Amino acid sequence: MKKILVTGALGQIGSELITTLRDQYGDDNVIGTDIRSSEDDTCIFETCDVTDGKALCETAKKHNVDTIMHLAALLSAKAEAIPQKAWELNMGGLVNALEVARELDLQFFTPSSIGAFGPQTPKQDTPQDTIMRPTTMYGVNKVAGELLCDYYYHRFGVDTRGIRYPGLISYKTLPGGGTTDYAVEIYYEAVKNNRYTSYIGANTYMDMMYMPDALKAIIQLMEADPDKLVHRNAFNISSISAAPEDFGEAIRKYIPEFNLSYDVDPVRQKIAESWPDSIDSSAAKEEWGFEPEYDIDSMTSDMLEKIKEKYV
Ligand code: NAD
Ligand code: AKB
Repeated sequence: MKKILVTGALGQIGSELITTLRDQYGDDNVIGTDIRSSEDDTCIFETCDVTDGKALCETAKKHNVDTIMHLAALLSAKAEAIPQKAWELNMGGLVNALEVARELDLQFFTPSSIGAFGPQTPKQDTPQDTIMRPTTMYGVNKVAGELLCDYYYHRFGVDTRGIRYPGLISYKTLPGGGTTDYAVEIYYEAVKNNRYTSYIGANTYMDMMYMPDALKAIIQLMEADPDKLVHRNAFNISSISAAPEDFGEAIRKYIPEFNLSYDVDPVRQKIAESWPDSIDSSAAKEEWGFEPEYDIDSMTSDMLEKIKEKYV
């Protein structure tokens, strides 16, 4: 049985991941941590700043965990606004978490991102192994982070595993300042106001995925037979390649009067244009059986239903 410490547990991924992990491994075997304090006092939770390596190590020791899932980070748009702070958190927090894993002999997971790719990367069917020259601080952090995780595996034998997530779409917790956030906002605005003004321009394609598929992928990868893993940090995975108008079309099947307009934000648009249109997930399929369930239509139906339950 695993005992898992999750950093950044109150964020978009963490808030759902801890529930999924508790269902899978039991309430007592999941320790949520975040720099913010939690309002939910029914679960094991510790306030912990990942830039404080000693505190992180003490928390891991206190709960005798065997796995760390390190999620605390600044996302692409926020990181671009405060790049020095992003380096401090995204790299400083990561090296602290890896050191805890090395010292306590823990299995280790951290997400990378499609943001690790750059303008020189092939845009269609982006291969698992390809040119990576990102032009954002977030992307620089993610490429350096992937290399650092591989280094800890080869140099110290830490069982590090990672996924290059696309933009994640969910209804439980709002996203924390990324370029793909529009793909969540569009559903909330569709339900509340029948309209959305997109800060990402028409015909700008990026990879996306519904949260249940993203969570299932973490568990599958962490439980995969290590002998089958040719790659480790980090695997391309995607299930949807979409531009704003594709979300508009999918939403109009349920809300025919939905209106989509554009007011492009040059900063986030530039980031989006530097990322792939659609990445190739075949290494994840071959090495650990990645198999997404949701496409844009089934995701849209579920998102609209769940958001309506919240607001209508
Ligand atoms: P988020 O912004 O929603 O959550 C991050 C959490 O980290 C927040 O709860 C925040 O309070 C916490 N945090 C911030 N500073 C901290 C610190 N110093 N110590 C401890 N906690 C701190 O982010 P997310 O979307 O859940 O992303 C989690 C990870 O997944 C990140 O590495 C991100 O780059 C990666 N990722 C996310 C997406 C996505 O679409 N959500 C896509 C690709 C990769
Ligand atoms: C972002 O837009 O920053 C994230 C990501 C794809 O990494 N959603």
